Amino acid sequence: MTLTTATYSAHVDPFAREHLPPPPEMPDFIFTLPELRYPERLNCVTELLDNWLAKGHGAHPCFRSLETSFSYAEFAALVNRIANVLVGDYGLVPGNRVLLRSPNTPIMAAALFAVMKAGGIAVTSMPLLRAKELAFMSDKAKVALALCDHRFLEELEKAKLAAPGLTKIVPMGGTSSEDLARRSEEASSDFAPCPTSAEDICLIAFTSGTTGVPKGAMHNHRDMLATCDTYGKYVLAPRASDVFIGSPPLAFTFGLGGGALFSLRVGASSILLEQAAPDKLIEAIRTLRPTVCFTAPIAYRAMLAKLQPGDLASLRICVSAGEALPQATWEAWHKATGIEILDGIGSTEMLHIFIGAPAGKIKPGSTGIPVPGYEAKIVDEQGRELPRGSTGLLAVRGPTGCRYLADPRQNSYVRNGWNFTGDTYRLDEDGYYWHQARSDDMIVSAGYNIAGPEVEGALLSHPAVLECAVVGAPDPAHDTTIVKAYVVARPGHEANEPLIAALQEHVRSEIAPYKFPRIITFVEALPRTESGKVQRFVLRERAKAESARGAAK
Ligand code: 3UK
Repeated sequence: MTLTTATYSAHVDPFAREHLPPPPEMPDFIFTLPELRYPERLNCVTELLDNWLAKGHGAHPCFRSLETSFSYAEFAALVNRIANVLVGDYGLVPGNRVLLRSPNTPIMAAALFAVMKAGGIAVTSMPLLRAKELAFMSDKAKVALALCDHRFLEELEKAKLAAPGLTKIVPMGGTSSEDLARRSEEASSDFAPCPTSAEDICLIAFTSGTTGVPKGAMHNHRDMLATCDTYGKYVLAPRASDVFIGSPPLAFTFGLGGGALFSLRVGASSILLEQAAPDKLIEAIRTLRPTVCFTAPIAYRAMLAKLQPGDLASLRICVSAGEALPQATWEAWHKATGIEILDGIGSTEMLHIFIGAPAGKIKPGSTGIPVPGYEAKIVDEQGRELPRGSTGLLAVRGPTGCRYLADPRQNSYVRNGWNFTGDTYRLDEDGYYWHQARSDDMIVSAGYNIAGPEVEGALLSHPAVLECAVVGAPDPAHDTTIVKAYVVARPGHEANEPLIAALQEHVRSEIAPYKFPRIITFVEALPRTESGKVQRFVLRERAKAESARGAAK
């Protein structure tokens, strides 16, 4: 492979550079906003952290957990100590990949920024991943060194057996003599940032891999700032006095932005919760009084069911992403808290949110408008742009974009410089984007295209429905696909035949009657990924098996 331009890089280990997609498969990067004109040499940790000390902001809170808290000065010193250990004890050189495995803790955040400050590449992994997935990621990203929360070592030790390149696992957050904390206590709190290029890769985030093997999305130092200076600045618009909280893992880029990048960019602080199930999140909000909350639609619904008056009085901004936020959830949250949730679509490939309306410009039920700095369009299968009012495939471009680590699927995500997220959207007359479905989740029933989420939205507006997912199920008798809903009934409502009939009737009165779910099956819970997304493919498989059983009867 030949590199077209001999640009500057601080990476001694050229792995990431050598495994970028070939230039014709790269997305277009657009930097029209003046704040996106970054210098050629840029280490994002200098901008996000160290500069605050120079500005006299060192005593301001930076990160806290339920047990610990760090000011900017304390956190920056911890980052430096860890960076010294990585370089001095473990021989990290710029461009090396370091796997991180931990629930959200200030130590995990410090380790992440230490890797980046030293010019390394953080390979973030969600704590629930198993040995097989960890081995795959370690091997794909050619990771030699891993930093792992001391309580989560077991799966990683197993992964090590299957990933021969992974030679060193360092525990963190514990008290053993090997622990990163012990070692860093002895290290210097000064560390000069690696003079990385703005384009040196600093993060490899693996997609959740609901379909096929996970893809490693690579992002550089510039990307870390670009998301803050677009979505952060123009949609979220936080202040230094804000306190962030949320549930997504830092290993999920939704959580990286909401749990760390956006708060650091403006000198605010962030609460990192190891456990952020809805009741824990409510409790933490009630007691620690944060102002900005990041979580997924399911968590907003679950919290609604448990809220006591005044619990969330401290919040002023709520962000939802990961899945479409149904209008019913938006309205119910607004009614209960007075807060207008900011829905936004982001992806691991784009790093963070690229469509989402700011407060005051929201159309409930719609994802919103392109974030300043990004362009979006709706196209047909041939890539031709469709006019407002149409439904088609979503294509976007902006300062961030998809760069898969050595993956042939690059040319299906990126076509002609545009990023195709795999979502079907409707663009309304006012320029607002309405999510219809993941394109492969569209149900084609008797010649009609039915978007599962629309049916879900209608079901969710019924008081007996807590959660639901709608998929296509084969109907062998009529050689077509029918709409099938899996429903979690709200406590106090009996899951029985009369309820099925009532729900069907409700959907028929809310949306076009042909979309109503012909079959409704009650379940205890929906299958979900660790990032909170419904695994529709699991339900499709289940529906297929259930149809086959039904036909055999
Ligand atoms: C879906 C949404 C409707 C959509 C993510 C914010 O979810 C994130 O990244 P993933 O790579 O998944 C991307 C896909 O998820 N999706 C996300 N948000 C919405 N669908 N409305 C939404 N608001 O299919 C998209 O293509 O896991 C979200 C920030 C960073 C992220 N990584």
